[in-house]
Amino acid sequence: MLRSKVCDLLKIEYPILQGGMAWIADAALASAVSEAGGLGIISAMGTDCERLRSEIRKVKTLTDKPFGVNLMLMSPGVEDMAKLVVEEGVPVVTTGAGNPSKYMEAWLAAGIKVVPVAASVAFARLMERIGASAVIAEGGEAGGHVGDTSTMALVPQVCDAVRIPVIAAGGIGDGRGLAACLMLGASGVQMGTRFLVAQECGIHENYKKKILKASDIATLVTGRRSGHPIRTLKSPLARRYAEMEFDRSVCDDQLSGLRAGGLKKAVLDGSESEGYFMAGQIAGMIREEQSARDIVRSVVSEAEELLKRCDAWLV
Ligand code: TUI
Repeated sequence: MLRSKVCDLLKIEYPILQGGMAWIADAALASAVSEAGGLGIISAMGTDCERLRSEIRKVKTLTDKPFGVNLMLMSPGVEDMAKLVVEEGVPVVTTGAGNPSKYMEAWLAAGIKVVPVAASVAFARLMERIGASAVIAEGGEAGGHVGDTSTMALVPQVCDAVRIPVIAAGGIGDGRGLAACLMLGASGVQMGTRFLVAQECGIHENYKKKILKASDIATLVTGRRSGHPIRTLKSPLARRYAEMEFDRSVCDDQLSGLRAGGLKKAVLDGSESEGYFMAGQIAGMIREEQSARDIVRSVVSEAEELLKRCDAWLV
């Protein structure tokens, strides 16, 4: 049976976290993943306090297993949401795209397990120092807001640098990825893109179809010039953005206007012309819509089979 210290820490059956995807990861998806034995995570981004509170309460009615809330630290209203997770007794908080230091005291006092995303060794070290329970080392293969270093290079370096458990993210879509990350020293994985096509994931049908049709070279990163690099599926809009950001005569406001609200338009409307379809590089591996339970179970059983046969490499 596949278990790791992340299972004991987060009180989950399998060392699989579902990415707290902005505008996407709601109570329906999070509760399905938690029920399946992973850690389901609700995204606070794309909600307001009232909505977040009701999503948290909804998860609690759908499962009695642990779950988490992801706070995207650049998002508006994050300070109030940081208080809300304490009020609502959320067991695990993951953070992304910034530094959660100013919230740590309150979260730790409330007994919340804080698991920040780090895209570098220095940041992972800092997170350990301020009391994080574990750290998610997310490589640039991930969808959405990304760092520069790849998962293959980042994970072992973070594992060498910290003593808290490391959860690998970015570019993991099946049991091979999970087994490989355990070999790199991680104690678990976080997957986002694979859960985009979960039956319980409520994104627009067009978004799911695009993921199912994607190839290995279907994504690109735009927004490096703005300091907010985002990996999305290639589209006419994403390509136009990419061309414009290399054109010095285009001002920053024009660029941000092009991308504004693009994720929401992808998630809710599946808009071909205005949608920004965030996805990781493993989109090309995903071939079918499945229940969250089947996703979790098949990733775990594939990893178990591979790990059982590990000594076949030794002659
Ligand atoms: O946060 C993510 N991925 C996201 S957030 C998001 S929402 C969005 N919507 C529209 C425009 C922009 C964003 C979509 N995808 N992943 C976690 C993550 N965190 N990846 C990288 C980082 C990160 C990067 C730098 C964490 C910390 C950091 O350094 C902070 C510091 O202060 O040095």
